[in-house]
Amino acid sequence: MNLLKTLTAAAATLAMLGFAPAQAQTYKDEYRVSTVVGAPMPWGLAAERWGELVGERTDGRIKMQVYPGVQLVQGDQTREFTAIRRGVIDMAVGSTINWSPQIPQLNLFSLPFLMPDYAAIDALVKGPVGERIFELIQENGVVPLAWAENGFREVTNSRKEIRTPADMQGLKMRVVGSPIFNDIYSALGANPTQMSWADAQPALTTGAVDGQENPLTIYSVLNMHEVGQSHVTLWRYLADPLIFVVNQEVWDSFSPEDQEIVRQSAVDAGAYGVEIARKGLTEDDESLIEEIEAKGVTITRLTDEERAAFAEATRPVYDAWRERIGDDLVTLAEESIAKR
Ligand code: X2X
Repeated sequence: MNLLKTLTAAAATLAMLGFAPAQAQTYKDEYRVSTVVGAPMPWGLAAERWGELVGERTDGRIKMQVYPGVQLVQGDQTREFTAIRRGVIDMAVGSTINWSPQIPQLNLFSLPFLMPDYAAIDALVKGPVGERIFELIQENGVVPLAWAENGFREVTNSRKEIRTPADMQGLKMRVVGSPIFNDIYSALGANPTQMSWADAQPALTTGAVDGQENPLTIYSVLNMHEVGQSHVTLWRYLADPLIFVVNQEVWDSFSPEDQEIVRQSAVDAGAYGVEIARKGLTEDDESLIEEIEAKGVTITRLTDEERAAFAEATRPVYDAWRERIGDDLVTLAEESIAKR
């Protein structure tokens, strides 16, 4: 009884001194969420929605702030995953491309012409492939929670219309930081240069590179037609999903109730993210494509045969990377897509 009184008195004293209750002491004032691109691009909007939902549903116990431009790792998107694992970054909504240097199996999504349509992306991330990818992320010491989408990456350039692999001959292309992209563009006869997203934008503006590849949501928000990217080929050669993750120690510090809120909020923000990433870019609704076309941009729509020519030209890359990614996983992906 005496002890209890003493403890109660001690707690009261601590409260008077301005110490918050136990839980607030173990939570950070702010959790830093890393992304490459920010709002109003769907990727950034999905990350912001995650933070808003968590803030509301925890009554402000967990405050999240989005840091776009991978600024927490000085713009080097290929180091983002390592920084999450080490706790330099608390949380992230990241692209499979940017984390593939640490988890080579993520190159699965960069296999050229593996996923022909949105149903194929869904068949992967919502099926056994998605489960396996989450296991791999967890094995790498980071907690995966949900999926969203950057989108199908369409090729753009300032020089000419691309309709056949021969049209890519000699084009200087900015590519992202996984070597599979160098291999793809070399196979097509282009001249790929790997650079970060931060470096890509000035390189496009100055004409240091002729072209790039990214989802049209990014192309449109950044007005890439204004920096001369006047030719767009819709080839859907690959798409990068986004994954919501939390650093393991941060995750362990949350109460089970809060873990569930953070997870469910990621799922909800992910569904929203996929919806806005696809808006205006589907068979039923081409409004974003039409909007871009109305700005005077040449939009090249490939026939099935024309698309197949690109698939054939990049087939050796697909086959070589099948080994690096793991035959089992690639086969599982092919089967999941065939069954969609
Ligand atoms: O760097 C890119 O091209 C971007 C923004 O799409 C990624 O982060 C993969």
